[in-house]
Amino acid sequence: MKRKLVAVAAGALLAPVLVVVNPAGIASAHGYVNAPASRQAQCAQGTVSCGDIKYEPQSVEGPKGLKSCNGGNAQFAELNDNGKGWKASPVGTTATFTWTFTARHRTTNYEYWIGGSKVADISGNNQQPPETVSHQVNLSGHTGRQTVLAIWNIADTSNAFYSCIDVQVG
Ligand SMILES: [Cu+2]
Repeated sequence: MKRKLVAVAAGALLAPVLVVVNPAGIASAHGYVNAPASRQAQCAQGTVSCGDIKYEPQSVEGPKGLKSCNGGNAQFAELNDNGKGWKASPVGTTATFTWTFTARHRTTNYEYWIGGSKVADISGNNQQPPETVSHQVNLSGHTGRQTVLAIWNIADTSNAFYSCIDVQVG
């Protein structure tokens, strides 16, 4: 994920070389669901008080195939805590989820899960997405308070990004 820009000033007397390396942390920028406010979005917005995730809600990255809100990252374990006071956003039977990307990886697909049920699987056509992407997801069959696990499976690495959204369906 680190980008290195090397510019060589050819023809200069001493051939100076300029190397720019993005600072670690700031450079690890990817994506998350910001509407309805996901757990990491609620951390970033100060709706819920959180640790480091509040500084980088886009960084819940882990291997593909997980089913956890923290994407297997111990430092973001609080995202798995259902008792932390997450605000549930009211949604209809069809809900619109919007991702915001800070690094627009080519995309295999997006998955949406409630418990053990996959409620949507949307292709990314192996393309780079625009800065935001919205999906309409049919939640029929699920009522009341639910936690939706949204997964962004990227095509250019073996990883995925994870985002849990608490909703009140009905
Ligand atoms: Cu990334």
